[in-house]
Amino acid sequence: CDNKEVQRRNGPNEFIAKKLDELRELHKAKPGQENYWRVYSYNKCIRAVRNHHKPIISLKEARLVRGVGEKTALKIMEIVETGDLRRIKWENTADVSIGKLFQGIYGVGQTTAIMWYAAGCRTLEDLKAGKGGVVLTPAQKIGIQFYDDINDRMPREEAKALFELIKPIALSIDPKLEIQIMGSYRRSKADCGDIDIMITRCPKDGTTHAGILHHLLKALHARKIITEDLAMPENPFGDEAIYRGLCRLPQFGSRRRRIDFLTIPYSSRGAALLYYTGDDIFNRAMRLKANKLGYSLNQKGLFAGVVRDPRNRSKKTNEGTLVASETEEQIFKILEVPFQQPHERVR
Ligand code: DCP
Ligand code: MG
Ligand code: MN
Repeated sequence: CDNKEVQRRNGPNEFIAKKLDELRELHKAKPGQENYWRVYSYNKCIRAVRNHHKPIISLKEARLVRGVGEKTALKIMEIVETGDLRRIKWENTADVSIGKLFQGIYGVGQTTAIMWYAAGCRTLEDLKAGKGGVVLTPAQKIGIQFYDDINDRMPREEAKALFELIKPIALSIDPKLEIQIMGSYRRSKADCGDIDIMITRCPKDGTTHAGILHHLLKALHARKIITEDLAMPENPFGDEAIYRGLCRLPQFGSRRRRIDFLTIPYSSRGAALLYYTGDDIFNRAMRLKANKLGYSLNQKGLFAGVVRDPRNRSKKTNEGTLVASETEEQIFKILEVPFQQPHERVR
């Protein structure tokens, strides 16, 4: 499948990338804007280091890697010279490692993790016991019960097998449904954190896919393919809905895997496909390009004339007009970006 990626991970600087990645993961678990930007900058660095085809052996060479600044160059040299990075140990204090552990629970972010730590919880057992008055939501309980399953990635083949099990069941409900996998699978990754499935349907015969998710989920529960629900759609009878849950292959001993279903109006399938195929860094670059040209891009489409409240950028004072949303190609074209195949859209 993804030879380029496998090649990249077997490069001469992989040991450097791995150490920087460890540090990145620690900053990811920490709160604050400064850590957010550190993660962003490490993402770029790690990618550049992996793409560097020659072994990095000098400070001068480290500095020449794109996206690597002075401070990171020094870290790279420490790794090259000692095989380790002391900063990792310093950053890995109890609150950070426990915060990381708690954030591995489905749906738990920094705020909740910090709150639980402050309540005196240090282990998953503490949380289950309700130490310090902690009350878990049903999804968090499932997140703890299947902690390892949810945090491990599945081989691409398993995602494929699950999809091939689910697709005919969906088509048996309505043979005209369009159903496909997005996310890392569509980007040809060798392993997937979850399965992201899009469902839509051409409405030109007067019928839409509205309500399909309700029937599909029922059928998948009945066959024990979907085993737990994490987040139900707000309106399972509409044509726009998101479901998150756990699924498994019927084989004995199969593990729980994360699955997301997304149903979207047929007219916005291109924009949704583009967004949910990712990756998130690629999406950010596309949004930036759109903004530069005076557009606004999201999972529903490419819009012109969107006006935002200058005091609150997330609030729109003008919704703008839809420019493109039906196909990925249209959006690329208007943004003057050469079309990139899904496997090329990687950090
Ligand atoms: N996405 C995004 N920004 C986010 C979350 C998601 O742009 N904060 C988009 C890009 C992702 C896609 O949605 O590629 C699917 O989200 P996933 O979390 O399922 O990520 P991937 O499928 O890319 O990776 P994984 O294999 O970890 O599931
Ligand atoms: Mg995914
Ligand atoms: Mn997903």
